[in-house]
Amino acid sequence: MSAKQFTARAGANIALVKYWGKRNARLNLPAAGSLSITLANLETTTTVVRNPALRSDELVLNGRSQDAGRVTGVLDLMRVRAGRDGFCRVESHNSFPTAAGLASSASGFAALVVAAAAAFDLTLSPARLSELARRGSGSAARSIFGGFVEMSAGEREDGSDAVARPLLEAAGWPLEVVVAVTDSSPKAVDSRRGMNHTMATSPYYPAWVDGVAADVDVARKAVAGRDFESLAEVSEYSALKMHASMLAARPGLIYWNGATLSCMHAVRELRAAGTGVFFTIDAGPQIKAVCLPGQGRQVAAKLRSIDGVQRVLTSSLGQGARLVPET
Ligand code: 2P0
Repeated sequence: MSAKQFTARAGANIALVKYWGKRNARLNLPAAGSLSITLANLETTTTVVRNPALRSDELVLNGRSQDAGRVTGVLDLMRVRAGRDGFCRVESHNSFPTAAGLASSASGFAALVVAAAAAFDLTLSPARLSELARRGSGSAARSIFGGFVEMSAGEREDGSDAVARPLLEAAGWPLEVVVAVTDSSPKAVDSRRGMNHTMATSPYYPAWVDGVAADVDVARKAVAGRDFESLAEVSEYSALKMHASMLAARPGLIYWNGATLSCMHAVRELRAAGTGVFFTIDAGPQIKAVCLPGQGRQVAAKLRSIDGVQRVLTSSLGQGARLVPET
């Protein structure tokens, strides 16, 4: 008899006010809050099967066996919570390039905890799912929810309040997102190493952390008031400040390439000419352009025309992590 399998799906998310740095590495607690949008079209689909015959967890990502270390870390927490053992086979597919600054760990761990909760017969609130996803990857805490999401840095030592919460569902303000991929190879310095290096060596890092709460306040109000201009201003400010802290690390972290910079200028030119668009950039060379409803097509055409842009992905805002029926 084949074991019962559970499949969940989650969207990548893009932080508009960024997370960069931890206050506790073991519990993966962020040094500051963040605010994000969850995407409909950049998704991870993950199937979890408990299998008593396995001697360790197995991870297959996009058809290839991978080291399951970080997955096991989260599954161990779930096994303890459920009071059950049993290793799992985890099979995961991304609908977009992995490890290229498109937040695959966010959608990946959000889908994992939702599927694994079902596999271990655990009934968990969204906040507890968010906490578990955070243990896998800080940004994953946000992909539990759809639309606009706020992540709290929390104050408790155990991290139980370092969880995300939904601010506004996708339909409440259906912004569009255009991702310009300028390099789809895995980045040289992953986010975790990059943020640790920035914390350890950048004189700008304390200034970065100090400003985040105020930026989250501005962004939260902008979302509540559907104030695109304010959201654009604070989002570009947050992204550029985060990159400034990385650039000032020793040695400096440069995630951009020439096309990244060309896209930033193009987005600002479009905005100056009246298009509702702003950019954000994560720990990678891709540009994410966030657009007012109906303006994504024009922005996509512009970014596609820029030298060095390999391809352009477009997405609406999407829902949070959820189980999908087995076919
Ligand atoms: C963010 N990033 O807020 C920021 C902006 C990248 C730049 O969250 O160590 O993969 O697993 O907690 O979540 C990427 O970092 O890092 C990230 P870990 P994660 O989206």
